[in-house]
Amino acid sequence: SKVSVIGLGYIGLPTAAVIASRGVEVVGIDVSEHAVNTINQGKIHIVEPDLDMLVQAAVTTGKLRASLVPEPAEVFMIAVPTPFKDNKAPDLSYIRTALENIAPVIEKGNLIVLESTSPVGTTEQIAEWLKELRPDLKVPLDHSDVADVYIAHCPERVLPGRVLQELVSNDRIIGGITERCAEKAMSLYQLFVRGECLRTNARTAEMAKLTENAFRDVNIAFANELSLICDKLKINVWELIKLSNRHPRVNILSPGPGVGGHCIAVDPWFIVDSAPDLANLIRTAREINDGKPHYVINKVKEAADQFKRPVIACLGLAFKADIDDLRESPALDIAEHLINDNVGEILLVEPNIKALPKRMSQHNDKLTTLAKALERANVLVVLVDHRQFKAMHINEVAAKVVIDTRGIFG
Ligand code: SAJ
Repeated sequence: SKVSVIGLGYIGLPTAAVIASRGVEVVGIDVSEHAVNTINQGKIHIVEPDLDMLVQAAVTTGKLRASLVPEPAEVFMIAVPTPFKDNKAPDLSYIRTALENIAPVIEKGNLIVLESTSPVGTTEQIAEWLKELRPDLKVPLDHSDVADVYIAHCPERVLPGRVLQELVSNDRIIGGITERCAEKAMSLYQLFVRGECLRTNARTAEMAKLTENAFRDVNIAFANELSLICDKLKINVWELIKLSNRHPRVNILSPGPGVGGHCIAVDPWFIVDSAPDLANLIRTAREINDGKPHYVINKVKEAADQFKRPVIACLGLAFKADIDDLRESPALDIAEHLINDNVGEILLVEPNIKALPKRMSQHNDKLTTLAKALERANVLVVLVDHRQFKAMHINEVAAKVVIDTRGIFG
């Protein structure tokens, strides 16, 4: 049988490569010519540990290839972005476009799986759209099991940086529009998932994925709120959380400069958008986490005011530790504000990158090494807990004002 993966990004490409490594023929479809060409040369266009080797092996053995043009297959897996448009509404246009592209090649008996994180009702929406695009096919709606095609939602839940391990070892939620749909999808995932495959309906699967990320967001918001309260009450929040977490039923996550990345800071909004009058805690958590960068910026400004010539070193720009991903990063956001507000001379330290993103390229001269920053700065702002920073000794920073948003100094 043949599997087609639509969207060869952070989720689609690793998934395609893992399935191909199980000996299944996989064709990946993407709109980016660059992505398609790179993959067909056995190389990768994204950063993820060990993915290069896996893709190279799958392409060399002929099990994986990429194409701009959809072709018939038994299974179609959709792994395209679902952004939250201008902070107002979920944007399902990439899913709609993907479906329009594959609709002409879909045949009776095919399985369509949505992997993208999506608002509740999206999988059913796919069925409606398909009905409109292919009136000749009976789609699984109204929970009737007489259908020509099968549609399911199996949300991805891998952690960037550990994608290849988690793709195989995590338990998976398999949500079918109907029982038959779930059954079909179960047999696909059992090909490569070593974790348990848990069967449910599509709406529950959609909500489960959103719930996982909202849970983490709310827990981080709790920690971030504690960090503000502790500042005011002159208590070390890191010590406080460490002590509280020694209770057998307490597990508080860590405060930070804000919540970044493309998932945790986005997905809870899908829930809020679906139930605006009910999702109060979830919305407030988002607001607390989104407000944290401003709090940090103000603290840095206060610290800078103590110096005639403030030299401020921002340690870390990525959205979390030990990765090079600067997208939706609160650390980068804070650094950019400090530069634009002329708070002082700004030094940027990010050991995982060689240059800033394009829109900030005029500030590339501010990028420096940790050693140089330690030599020159009078204010240190720890924004990411990269291992290089954690290796610092407290004595190295003793003479500076330190704003440690990640608690690397405890
Ligand atoms: N963060 C904190 N404090 C913490 C933990 C994280 O401030 O205690 C911050 C991080 O620094 C980062 C942000 O939260 O800015 C998100 O990082 P993360 O490591 O929590 O999560 P992501 O966005 O890399 O991946 C998440 C994962 N979801 C969960 O753990 C519930 C992953 O499993 C999902 O597959 C992924 O979202 C996704 O694609 O939805």
